[in-house]
Amino acid sequence: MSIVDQTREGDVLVLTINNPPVNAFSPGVPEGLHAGLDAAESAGEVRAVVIIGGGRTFIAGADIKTFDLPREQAPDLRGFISRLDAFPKPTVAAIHGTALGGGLEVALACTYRVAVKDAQMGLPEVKLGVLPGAGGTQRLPRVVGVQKALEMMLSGNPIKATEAKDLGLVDDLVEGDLRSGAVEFARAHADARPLPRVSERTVTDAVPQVFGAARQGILKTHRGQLSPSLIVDLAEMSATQPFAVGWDSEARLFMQAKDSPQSRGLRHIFFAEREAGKVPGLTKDTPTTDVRQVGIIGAGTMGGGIAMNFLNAGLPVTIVETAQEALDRGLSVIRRNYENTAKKGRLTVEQVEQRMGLLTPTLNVEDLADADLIIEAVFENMDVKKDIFTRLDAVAKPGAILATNTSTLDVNEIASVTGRPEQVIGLHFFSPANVMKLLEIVRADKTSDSVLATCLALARKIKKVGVVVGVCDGFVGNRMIHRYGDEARKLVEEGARPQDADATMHALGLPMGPFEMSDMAGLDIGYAIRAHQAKVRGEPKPDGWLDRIVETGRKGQKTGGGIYDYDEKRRPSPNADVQKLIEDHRAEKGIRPREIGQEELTERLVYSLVNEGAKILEEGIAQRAGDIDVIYIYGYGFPAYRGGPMGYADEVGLKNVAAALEKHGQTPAPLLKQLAEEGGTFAAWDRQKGRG
Ligand code: 3H9
Repeated sequence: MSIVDQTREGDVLVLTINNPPVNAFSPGVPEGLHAGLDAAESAGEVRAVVIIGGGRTFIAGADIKTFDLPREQAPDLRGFISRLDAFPKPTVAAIHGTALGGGLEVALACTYRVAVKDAQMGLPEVKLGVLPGAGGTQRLPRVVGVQKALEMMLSGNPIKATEAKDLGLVDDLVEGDLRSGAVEFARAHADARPLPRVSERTVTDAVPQVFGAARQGILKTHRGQLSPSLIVDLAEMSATQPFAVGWDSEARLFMQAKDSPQSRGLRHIFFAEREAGKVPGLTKDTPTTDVRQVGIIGAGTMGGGIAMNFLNAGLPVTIVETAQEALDRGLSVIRRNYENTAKKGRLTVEQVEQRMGLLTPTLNVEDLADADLIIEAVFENMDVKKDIFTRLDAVAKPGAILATNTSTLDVNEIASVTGRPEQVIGLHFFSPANVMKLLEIVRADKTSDSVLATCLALARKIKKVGVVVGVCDGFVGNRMIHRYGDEARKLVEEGARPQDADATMHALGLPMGPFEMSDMAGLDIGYAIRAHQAKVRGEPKPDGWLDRIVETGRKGQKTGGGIYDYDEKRRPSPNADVQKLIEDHRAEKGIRPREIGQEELTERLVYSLVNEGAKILEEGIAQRAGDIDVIYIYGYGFPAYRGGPMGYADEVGLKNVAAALEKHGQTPAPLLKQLAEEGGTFAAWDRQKGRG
């Protein structure tokens, strides 16, 4: 089998691409396809050509791994597409799986497109910070109309073949065997002349308002990003300029987008997300348990949210509370959440009932005897958790996985009270647990490989991004966020206003800054953590400006105000009493406030995350810098186009990061210092460890 097989089916030549896993347009593919077209051109008896993908899919796009190759070494997708467009015999793209990006662009340059019903097609380049660069911005609007094309290119989401057929993007849906159906179609259209070429069509639905509206829209959906606005420019060109002009501009703008830090960041995240599921030592042969029945202890906000994940995936859940009232309240919150989703049209009434029907409420822990996985989601108190795990050890069946949703506590200590520590693991969901995509999977010292592999598979099943982390206070996400919070409070103490720190993080693309986030989470949580840490260290009760705010009863959004006041739409505004309290605190400590500029705010806030991240890496709490980035994107809203905090630091240059930390009086972590001195990056460190 070669990378592109040529097979004759009578008067039709079938070119099959064999480039697993997803038939990306890698080096070798264009050469193979050109050879196929050469053969079709020279053999007089060949009347048409079919291009099809071997294995699970049509072409899933350009090979993203080749984006950083010098131009002359990168596979020439545009060159192949130009030839295809001008090819004198009919060509048919036979689509199954996904035709994405360059894959759909190849299909669009064919004379015809046929597909199986469950195929999907789209132009997802925007998700990689680039734009369709091989004719997609010019051809798709000519086929489906510029409005639909804009929707597809700006969302990056694929459409189903059935919709594509309605839109005219697919000429025929094939029932049964795709290859034979495509050959038959090609034969039936072999003599049609002139050949219909998409590049010769015109856009028919363009009105100037479309582009204005699209430009307005991306300010909300893609704030601060480059490629969406280039996509709109090119879509406008498809409607107003000859094909050749749009085609040339597209090449230039594609390179501009591809070479941007935003695209590097998004591509880094694309691969980091896929790496995150891989754990050295775990293989496809690592045995896993089939989780068919889930138990949850605690029907509060977390427990209820966690339960919804499993109900959504069709898994029965038994939920345990200590009092009927709490149980009823928990259930009614879950029901209300589902009903709200139904009101928005995203669930049917039957689906709501179906999901609620999978949920069994109980006051009796013994009802968890049949559960394959039990997740404890009660409040953060070691004694309470130990008590629960002692009882679970007595109740749970052999082989059941016992998980804690703790966000800070020592999972080893929790596991130690059971007679089966190898079955104990941390599953740290982020709030709201039915919405946030991140799941920190906390591997304790004795957690077995099988339990870990089962939880990774389960994360995929419930559509979470599972990232494996080790045991330490706060694991990866919260341990870093605590350092960031410390730095934010220090900045205010030195003279910044809370709103300056928050605005700085908005400018970076985060939806919330440190203080808005604290107000949302509840200021009493941080207060309790600081008090606990001080107690552990034998220090007096903390008395920072934020502690004083909490002591006035302002605990954040839940009490109507914290660092900020909030209106009915939860929009924050500064509070004069808070400002006064901060000023009094500074005066008491003899601090003369100074102006702190945006650069210092950005450096101190972001690099506090990076520096703690470097320590976490050295300690092996995270396997890879890329894992930390994935955690920050899916758990804390760090913009993917910045590459996550560690990817961002790589982009800035670790030498600059270390120097800035020192300038601001902080000590760079040894790993950061070492990489800075060597001129290294976290990404290269990941690769060197064989993990990236
Ligand atoms: C483009 O086309 C630009 C052009 O317009 C212009 C050029 C001039 N390249 O996701 P999975 C790997 S931009 C290289 O786990 P799934 C992936 O890393 C491109 N590798 O499977 C993973 O590797 P590993 C536009 C790729 O079934 C393996 O394949 N296209 C590519 O859940 C399996 O992936 C896209 O953006 C690629 N293009 O999902 C499509 N794609 O096994 C991006 C995948 O070593 N890809 N890999 O970890 C996807 O959306 C999903 O991978 C797909 C399969 C839906 C295809």
